[in-house]
Amino acid sequence: MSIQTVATQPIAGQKPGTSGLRKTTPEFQKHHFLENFIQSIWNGIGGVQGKTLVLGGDGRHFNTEASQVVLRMAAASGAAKVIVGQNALLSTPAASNLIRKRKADGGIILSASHNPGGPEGDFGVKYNTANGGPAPENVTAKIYAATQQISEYLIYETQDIDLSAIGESTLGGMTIEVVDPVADYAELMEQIFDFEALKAMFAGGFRLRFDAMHAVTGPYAKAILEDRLGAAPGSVINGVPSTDFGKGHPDPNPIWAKPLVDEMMGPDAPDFGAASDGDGDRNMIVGRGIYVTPSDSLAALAANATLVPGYAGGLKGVARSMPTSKAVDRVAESLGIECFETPTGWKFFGNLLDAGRATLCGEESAGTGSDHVREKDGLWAVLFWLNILAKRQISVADLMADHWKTYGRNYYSRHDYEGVDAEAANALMDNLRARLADLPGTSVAGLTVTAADDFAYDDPIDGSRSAKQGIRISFDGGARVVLRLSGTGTVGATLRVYLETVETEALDMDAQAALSKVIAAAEELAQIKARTGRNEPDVIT
Ligand code: G16
Repeated sequence: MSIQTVATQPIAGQKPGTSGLRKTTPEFQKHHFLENFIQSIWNGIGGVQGKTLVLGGDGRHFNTEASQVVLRMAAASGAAKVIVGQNALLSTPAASNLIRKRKADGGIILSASHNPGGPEGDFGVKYNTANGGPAPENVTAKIYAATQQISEYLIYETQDIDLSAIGESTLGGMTIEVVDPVADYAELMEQIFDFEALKAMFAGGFRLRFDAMHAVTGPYAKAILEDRLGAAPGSVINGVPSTDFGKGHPDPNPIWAKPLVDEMMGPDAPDFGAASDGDGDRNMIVGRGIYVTPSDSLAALAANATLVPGYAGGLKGVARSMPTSKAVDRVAESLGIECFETPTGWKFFGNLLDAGRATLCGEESAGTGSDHVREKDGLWAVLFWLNILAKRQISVADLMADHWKTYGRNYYSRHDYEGVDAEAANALMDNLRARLADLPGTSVAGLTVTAADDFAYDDPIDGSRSAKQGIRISFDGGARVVLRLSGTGTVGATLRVYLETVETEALDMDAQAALSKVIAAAEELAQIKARTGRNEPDVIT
């Protein structure tokens, strides 16, 4: 067993995106690719000498091999300890919790989140800092700079380390502690939610369907929902993680979790349906006969938060990503608390959570979370909803109807154009950007533009500025179109068009119908069909 110093050179395309570095699995498996990036993380954060790290992943193809590389490279660079989930598994929120609870210096999460897995799927590596959250832009910038300067990496040459048994071992001078991936997380959930009320609700016959989508939350959901809370056996479906997510797309939305949504719209639907994604940080909420948009879910959680023991004292503030609907803004207004608008990317919530300015955060991309960890948290959101339903003794549909009556309804949809030619997508954005100053006051598809800009965020805590975070165009009466290019895709460009309109009277419309004018305005403004060569979006959520 010896430390090897391996000569290498920079590899293009290692710039972390919205959430770490995501590439196709074959690209990650190319010679030196993973090693270069891991060494660049070490170099970018000032080394790992004497540090404690957390390591885990969502179990996708290459998770096992990559975790061995990370361990051998951490040991070779002098890390003191790595706490790793059994079989190298940890959901993203569980990893965030472990970093915080064990006061680790940071962590490596192996995941491409909701992107498909498998030999032809995607893989990803994310570095989280000591607060448990995704590395902020000043850290990822250093990591990226390191990828451009790398000339060698250090790695132990050794046999694979057994990660199947809980306990401690050593690699060189480094301790490897293999932990139960579920235990600490389940304990945290028990501290936040009223488990007794939930047990009583399930004992009373409440029926749940949780689709783990063959991904990492299966064991967490079974342990918490079925074993501890008493949901009927079989309530958790697709609960055994597989390396290719059962050849599915582990993205909890009405497109990729269609069987669950169909069941929830059917005659014998359970009381509550939910799904989570590849690494367990996203969630989808469905009631009997009703799909709840992530933006509405955030607003409903905020409005009912004091029913949950962990938030009984009230919320300090809320935050949403810019493209997320403004439904939560009105809840914040009525509660008299601050509401922050941040760029897309959970990393932008970190400072607000650390500073105690926000308690709940959420994104249109099926992410909801709070200051209990520094990641969004799928199962937490499910438990939050269940806790509210248990306390209010109300159905999801009635709760939302009541919510809209009180606050009005933000009809919302996202249209995605995937795998678009990158040049064409950038040209579309550039063209629109160049016309922004002239748009206010003009009429588009019968709507009057009231404001148009390219969103720039000034972090109120550290003063950093993040520019070019998406084009937002507001119309008379509260409607809005946002356009941005995704930072998580791996093929070409993904154009996201976010559409929103507010209604205070007509609360029961089909979302696409309610948004028809806004959809027409987006097309007229951005000439999406002509510029992308697509007649319709690939995915509508
Ligand atoms: C990641 C980020 C989220 C972001 C989402 C979509 O989620 O953590 O903050 O909203 O990607 O980003 P984009 O629109 O750039 O594709 P996840 O669940 O993939 O880690």
